[in-house]
Amino acid sequence: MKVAALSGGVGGAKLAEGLMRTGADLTVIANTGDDFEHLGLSVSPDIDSLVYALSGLADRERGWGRANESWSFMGALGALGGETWFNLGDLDLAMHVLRSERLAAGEPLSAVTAGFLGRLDVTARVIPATDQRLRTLVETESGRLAFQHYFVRERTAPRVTGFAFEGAEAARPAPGALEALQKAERIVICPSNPYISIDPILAVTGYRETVRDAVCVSPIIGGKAVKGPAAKMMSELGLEPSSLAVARHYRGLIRALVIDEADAHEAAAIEAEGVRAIVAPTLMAGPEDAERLARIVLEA
Ligand code: FO1
Repeated sequence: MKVAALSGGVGGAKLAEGLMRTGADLTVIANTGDDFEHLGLSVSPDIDSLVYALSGLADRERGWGRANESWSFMGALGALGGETWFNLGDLDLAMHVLRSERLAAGEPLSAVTAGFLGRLDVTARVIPATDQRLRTLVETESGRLAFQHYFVRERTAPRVTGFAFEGAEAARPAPGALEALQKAERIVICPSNPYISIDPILAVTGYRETVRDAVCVSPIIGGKAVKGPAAKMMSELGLEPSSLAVARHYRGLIRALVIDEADAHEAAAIEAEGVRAIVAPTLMAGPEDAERLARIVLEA
């Protein structure tokens, strides 16, 4: 089955691995709003999480970066007075150094990413939302913050008031992304943060018009985000953290929402929004769980 998925990092990457394990012909469109330049390097965290998950190199516990990582570089960097709030592991560093070199030589991010997947024998495709610059800015009560400054440096502590996606208007979908959505027999919205992982993709002209009848997996379980600040953000934006709020957020884009058994009581309210509610265990403790959930999504 031809499947196209929209995804951020961590939770989205877990489902992407599950979808790949089903044998689906998978294209993942990755959020690039988290990308930034750090220590002179081009870092694309959500692409990295997807590439590592699909190639079996991911650190499942941490949710980002590589397994069996070491941190000598960070120690040496700190000793010289470098910024240490963003952790680049010794193995992970190879990805950022090579990506930076290739981007500087004029290669588009989509080609760089495809090159990495090829080298790692991954047959699924990961296409950046755009090859142009896209940057999520988080509006907070303490001012506007670049995404990684909000997320990692400030540990998501500032109260959020809104978001801006710098560059979205001028950006175009990367080659193959819209075609993958048009040809897909199933479009999936991964259990990623709707505001900071999926909305930046949808902000690029062409995606919102092309995504239709998608099946989404809710990132909220029992009023809490499985990982990350989604529930906290919802509260700060004046929304009740729930799968119902997720269904409303994606109105017009999804026809089904997979919600956790803990949230079965929300099913009727979700269906009243015109979205089919599918109740299933949505926590992915390992690749087997992810594959089981992926099969539910594909059968929906
Ligand atoms: N997340 C953290 O919470 N702390 C880090 O130091 C950190 C480093 C990092 C390095 C490379 C990479 O690809 C991702 C990294 N992440 C880190 C994860 C990332 O910043 C976020 O999880 C995503 O941007 C949110 O989707």
